[in-house]
Amino acid sequence: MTALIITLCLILITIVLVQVGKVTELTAQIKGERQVLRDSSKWNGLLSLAFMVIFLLAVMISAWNYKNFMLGYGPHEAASEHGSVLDSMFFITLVFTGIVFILTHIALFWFAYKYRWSEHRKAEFIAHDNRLEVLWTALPAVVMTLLVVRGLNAWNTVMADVNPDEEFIEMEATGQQFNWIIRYPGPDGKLGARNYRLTTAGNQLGQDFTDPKNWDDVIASQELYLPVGKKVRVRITAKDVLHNFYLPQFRVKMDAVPGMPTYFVFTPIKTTAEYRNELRKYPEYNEPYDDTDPTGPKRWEKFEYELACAELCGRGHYSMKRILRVVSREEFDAWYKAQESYYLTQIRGKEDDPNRDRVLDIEVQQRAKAFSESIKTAVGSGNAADKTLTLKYISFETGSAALTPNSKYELDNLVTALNAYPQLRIEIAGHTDNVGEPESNRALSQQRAAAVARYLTDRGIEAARLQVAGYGDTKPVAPNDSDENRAKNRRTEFTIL
Ligand SMILES: [Cu+2]
Repeated sequence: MTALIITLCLILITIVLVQVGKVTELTAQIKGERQVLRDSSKWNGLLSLAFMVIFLLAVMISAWNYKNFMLGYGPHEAASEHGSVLDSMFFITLVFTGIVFILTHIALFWFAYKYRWSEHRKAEFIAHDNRLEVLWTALPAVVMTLLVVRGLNAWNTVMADVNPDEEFIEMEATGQQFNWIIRYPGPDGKLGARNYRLTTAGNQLGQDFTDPKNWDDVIASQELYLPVGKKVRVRITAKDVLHNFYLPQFRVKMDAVPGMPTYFVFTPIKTTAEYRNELRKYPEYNEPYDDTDPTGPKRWEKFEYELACAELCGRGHYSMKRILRVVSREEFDAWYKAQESYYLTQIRGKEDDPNRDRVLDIEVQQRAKAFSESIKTAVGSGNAADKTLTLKYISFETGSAALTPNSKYELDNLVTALNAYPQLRIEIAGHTDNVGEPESNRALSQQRAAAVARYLTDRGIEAARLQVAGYGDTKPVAPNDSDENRAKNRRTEFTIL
């Protein structure tokens, strides 16, 4: 039906045009060719002027109408320190090109009107004019120089790296099909080394876990957090194809290139909450976030900064989106503290762990802290069951009472505790599972408990404060029905007397 109507319209328009042509020819014959030419030139000139006015008005009205979509204006103000520098460059370029745009259009249509055909006028041919040449070469050259100098200046500011003595947060973004792996350094503030040859399913970044700097590194699982007002240096890399690290509100955009790390330094200056509050002023952000739920939250309330990939990197490209929350320093610190080291939670003690035979400094500290806390609880408790503690991290050579070298850390914690509570007396008790002869089990557990006591007396603890007992398999904490439970039963405990 539509096709039919369109065809009919086209036919009608053709007929009208043909008829107009005929009428013009007839008038020309009646009035004379010259007069018709004079009239139509005048009309064309006037229509040109009318077109110019309408066109320029429409341009200005639409620019005013869509001003809130412009970078650096209204709801699109930059949320980073350098952002306003970039925005002002866009703005200055817009002002210059805008002036040229309006002037050339006025000139174009004004000349079309003024120099319309007239029998009293002849065209003048200019082969060359030095003044004009100079004018239209020099003027753009001066303007371009101004823009380029300012641009270079802005480029140097925006792309400057951090000074080594400056305070900043380092963060690493690795793009892969199709997500970002974001790594933060742990409390040491330094990111650990990477080696692509070490990449496995469990170690996606190829972190080199023999490098202690890697032990506390955090891989952010969900939202990313950054503190307001602090410099951030993002290391940007990719694992497979080109990606692009893009934080639109912060005017941060940098290619992520496989094999060639890049970086970007920026300072967020508005928290997510502050940015939301600014958006609140604009009617378009007071529309409901979800069209099907008109009473639900407004668009400004649901606003989030987002990290996107700005390189069409494959089918799942759209899914490379992460929410970034900019918060106060206190909130950031709280979030950062709650993050767990990827190495300690995912790798430690497993196949990929190159440090399986060592106790790490970080673990020594953590265990010492936990030990002193549990001693404090045990000493303060009136409950007999709370007075018995298991020495979780000591072990013996198989079938012998010789302590393994790594046992010393926990035993040293015990020495510290006994020195801190000089009135404390303890019983050290060895236990085994039910594998083997009960008599030899009892003897071995007795010897093991004695080995622990010897370690303590060697370090200056009075022997009178220590009792030693070997219970063999007589006091299991779990039924001896599985490897796991038997392991629980093979233990060394101490009881505060
Ligand atoms: Cu991508």
